[in-house]
Amino acid sequence: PERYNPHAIEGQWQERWQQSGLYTFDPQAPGQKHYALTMFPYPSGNLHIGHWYATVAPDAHARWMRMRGYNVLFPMGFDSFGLPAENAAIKRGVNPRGWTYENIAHMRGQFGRMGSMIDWTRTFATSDPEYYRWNQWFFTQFFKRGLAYKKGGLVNWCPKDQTVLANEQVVGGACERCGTPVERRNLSQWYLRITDYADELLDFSDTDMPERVRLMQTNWIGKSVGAEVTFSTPAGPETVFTTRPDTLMGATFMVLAPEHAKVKELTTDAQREAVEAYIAAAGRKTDVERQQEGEKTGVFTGSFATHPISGDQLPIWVADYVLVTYGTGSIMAVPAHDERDFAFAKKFELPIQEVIRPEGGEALDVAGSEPYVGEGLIVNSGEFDGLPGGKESIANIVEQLEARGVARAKTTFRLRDWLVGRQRYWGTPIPIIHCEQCGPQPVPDDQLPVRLPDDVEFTPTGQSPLKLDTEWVKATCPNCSGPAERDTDTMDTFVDSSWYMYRYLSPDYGAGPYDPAQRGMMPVDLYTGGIEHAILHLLYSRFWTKVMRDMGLTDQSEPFKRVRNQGMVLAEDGEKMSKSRGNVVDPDDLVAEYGADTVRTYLMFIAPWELGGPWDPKGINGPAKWLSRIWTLYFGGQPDGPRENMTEADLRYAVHSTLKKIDSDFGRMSFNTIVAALMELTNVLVRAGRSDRYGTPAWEEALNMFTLMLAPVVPHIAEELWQGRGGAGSVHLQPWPQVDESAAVRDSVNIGVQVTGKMRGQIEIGKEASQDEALVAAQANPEIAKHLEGKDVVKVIYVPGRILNIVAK
Ligand code: ANZ
Ligand code: ZN
Repeated sequence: PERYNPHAIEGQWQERWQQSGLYTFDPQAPGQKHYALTMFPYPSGNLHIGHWYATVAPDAHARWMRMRGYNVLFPMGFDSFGLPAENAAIKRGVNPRGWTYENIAHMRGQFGRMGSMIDWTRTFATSDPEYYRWNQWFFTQFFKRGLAYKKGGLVNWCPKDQTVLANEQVVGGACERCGTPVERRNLSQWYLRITDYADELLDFSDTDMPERVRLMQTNWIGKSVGAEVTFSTPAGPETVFTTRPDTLMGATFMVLAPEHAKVKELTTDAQREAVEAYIAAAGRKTDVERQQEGEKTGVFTGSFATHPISGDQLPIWVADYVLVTYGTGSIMAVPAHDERDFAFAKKFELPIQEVIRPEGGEALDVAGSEPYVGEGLIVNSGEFDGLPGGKESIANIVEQLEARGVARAKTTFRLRDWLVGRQRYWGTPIPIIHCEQCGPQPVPDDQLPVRLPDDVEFTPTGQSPLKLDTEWVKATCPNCSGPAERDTDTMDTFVDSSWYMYRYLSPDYGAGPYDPAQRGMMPVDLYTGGIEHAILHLLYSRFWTKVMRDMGLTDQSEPFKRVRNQGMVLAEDGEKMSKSRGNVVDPDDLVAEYGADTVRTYLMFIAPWELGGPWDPKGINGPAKWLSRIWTLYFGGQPDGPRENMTEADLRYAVHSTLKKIDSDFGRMSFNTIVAALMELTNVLVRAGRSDRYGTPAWEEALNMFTLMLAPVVPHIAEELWQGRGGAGSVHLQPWPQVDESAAVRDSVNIGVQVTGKMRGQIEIGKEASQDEALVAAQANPEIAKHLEGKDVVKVIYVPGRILNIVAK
């Protein structure tokens, strides 16, 4: 074969690898286990360039691990339930099932052309009844343990998708999927008790996640340490949560959230109209709007609370900057030391009482423009005066207040239980039977799965579509055998992805979610995917594993040992690729034109993998040319061009130092520098081919090692080169080459010295020697020195590590 033609080799190797079961994982095979996992896609149609970007670098990493002797599992499946599939099916007027599975078949073909080492014998889709059966089993287990419960209350509602959303799915007040502003509705819904694990989820000691993800999760969980203080009101005792109990004597009014249960009772007749109008207006705002900086709004209820220490009467206000979903839904307002309370007090002319003063500082100017939020000493607080105040010293104050019976230490979390029921069709039916006599009953194990009926009118109406299938709804109570009804909600698809990493370990296992004999395969050693899942999927799956641990299903507390996020491939203009902008790069077209190896190389080369970057349509020519050049190097005979001077040490140094660099770069997942190093080594090999090294054992060693080093990045051409060199077995079954440390480090190099265009000898100098040092070394060499005798050096050209050229007259 004279020219590199990827189309002539890639399909053929893909087929042969598939037939020989090259990538089939065998848990019994020797080698330490390495579980590499890339987040599975929604089968919404086509694999786009982002899927390729997310997969090929982890694939190269998994291949590298495998060649290094690890027993690597690298599976893939489809996250096939959920709104994207359902919405697309509605748009096309077809059933999501047929549509989904056609897409899966198509996308499997696309994955195949990537030349990845995915083990397709373990694949599944979460909409397979044999998969969602275990979602249901887990749900009944959670229910029995009190971790799944139904309760009424205000929930997030997406008016476009016509379903409730979990808090985690509301981003900036809008639906995470469709961007529609979220409304609030009062509904009875299913929840999973993730808050039971709030504290433990803040502990990341057993999982190596990017700092950014840890931070996002930590903020989302939002632990606040403080105290609860109880005030008496005409509607009974009212407890507030505060992180600043040291400011208790500075509380000058109380504020309730508009939805707070006591508002009605506390509102006096004179204030009723104003309060009701205010509540109605607040109800039309989103949480985000309510939390926004800007003019504070509120209304006086007409009632007063009694301060637990001073007995002062504090006016009780209603204002929407207090959220009903946080703390107790009411606050003691300390305008002197809290920004929001300060702004509120200014606007409504409420008293401001300083109680914390910086040590040696001035009294707060209550007529000024801002409160004092820092540390200091307590003032104007009677017996507490002189104690340290501020966020750092609340433990001591809490103790004092506890002793007086006016406060209790309290830790509050921002995290809420996970709302998991959805009013949509394409999901896992919630396996609960509602009996009028016995209440909600879990479906017994031997009746699972509760299958999703096929023939249902699923256009969203806001009601669960399964309600319309009256036959399906009919059930028998597992407890009293009386007539009962099935729950008609389906599960949030984040349930599906919370435990799928276990299912790959034994995808056909029928006696549980996974075969306990495979416990040792967890945790996932390297989990890769997009940052957009930082608080959804990555938090939920950590929760799920902790519950599984408490159920005795795993020994692990974390599902992922190491998590890394890739960046995004953007369009040429730096914007997000999207169909509507018409700037999408289709990987199928690229593969058809350049072959998979070139596309793989380019995607690894385009940018630091974790950052991503814009697509450059011309850029792909570089990798294409590089692979052609390699092809010619192997199959084109001795390279022509000017003769080169290269020692055996030079050549071995280039190969072994590159290997050393690549190993380190794979370890830190720096894929672009791996490709760059391989390209640089190619240049050295071409030069070596034009030197006396051609055909020597060092040359053979270099080509052998280079072939192996190429294998993780460009698996097809590497296989062809390996076979072309008469290699036995697949290149992908070969052990990874070993660095010869003595060859990889070299402090000195031999370089040729020319005097006025003629080669006059060699000098041995430090690799990084300066031009002056090189010149001194040359003048100290008698062979060279005699050509310089009696002449002036007029010009020096020095290429470190390669050549010194002296022009002398
Ligand atoms: C008195 C006080 C004085 C407060 C002071 C702060 C500063 P984090 O840290 O976010 O937990 N708060 C309590 N419940 C609230 C609710 N439902 N909606 C809005 N604000 C609420 O915030 C805790 C602080 O936020 C609490 O401490 C309370 O105000 C307010 F100088 O109490 B603080
Ligand atoms: Zn019953």
